Amino acid sequence: MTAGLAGLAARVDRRLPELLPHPAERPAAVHEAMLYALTGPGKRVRPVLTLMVAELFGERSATVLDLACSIEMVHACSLILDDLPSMDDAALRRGRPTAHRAYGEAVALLASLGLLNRAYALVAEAAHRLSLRRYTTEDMVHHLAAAIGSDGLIGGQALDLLSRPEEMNLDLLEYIHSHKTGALFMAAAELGAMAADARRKDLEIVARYAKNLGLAFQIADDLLDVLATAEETGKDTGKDTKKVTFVKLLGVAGAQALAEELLGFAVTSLDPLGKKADPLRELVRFVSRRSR
Ligand code: GRG
Repeated sequence: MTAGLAGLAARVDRRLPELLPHPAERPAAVHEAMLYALTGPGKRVRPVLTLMVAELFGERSATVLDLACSIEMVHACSLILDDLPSMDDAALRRGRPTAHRAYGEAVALLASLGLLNRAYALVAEAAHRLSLRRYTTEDMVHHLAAAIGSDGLIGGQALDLLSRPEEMNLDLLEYIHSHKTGALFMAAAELGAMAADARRKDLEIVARYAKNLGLAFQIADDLLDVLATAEETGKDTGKDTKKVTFVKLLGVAGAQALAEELLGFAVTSLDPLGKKADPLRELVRFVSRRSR
């Protein structure tokens, strides 16, 4: 991670625990599990994206940091759910036992809902505090809800779990990846743009960038599942053997080429923004080289 990226990730890391109830507060088990899942050593790519986009359009307040943290809360919620025995049945996440292995399934489920709820509250509070000209609080909350809903993360995850290998093709796989992963990247960028009161035209530019970045990020994840060890990634690897992925459909070289092509689209979409979008170009390089 470069200094710019690492600095933003560190700001997020410092703020995250301050935004949750104290773990000793009742119900302690749920609060502890929320903190455990949220503050585990993740890369913070999505909140960094929110911060970078907001800054690109001139907004660098503490309020934007809280908005960015709300995106990480949604992500942590989705990881808890994704790891459950009824979903991916994963044992390891971020180099530690998954939330349900550490706290039991019931507490992990309640913690994931606790994080999701806290995220919505934070977005509403941040939007209210920012008092924007172009966007309302309702716009921002609706935007996040749409990204998470059955036509967003939930939809992508559902089809990932329910699709049979024989019905899988590139089109369906693209739907799954761009919803289960791409939708939150897009919301992270769009909320960052909204927080800075960016023009709709500029919001669309960063949304296109994030769509391509998110899809490439998921393909890189599938590649790491076959190419890296659990020690390197901090999570179970080889989990996708029963799943159809881009690596299965296109082979390692084909999936790598597709990821690079998508990252190229992401970079090109930034052209109208000029040099001030350099941090977003740096984020593309990070995704292209990531090893965990
Ligand atoms: C209600 C929020 C919500 C979701 C329900 C379970 C679910 C629907 C969706 C799962 C989405 C999911 C976990 C997609 C995988 C995305 C992905 C590539 C995760 C790994 O992200 P990294 O590498 O992880 O950023 P770290 O640990 O660095 O944060």
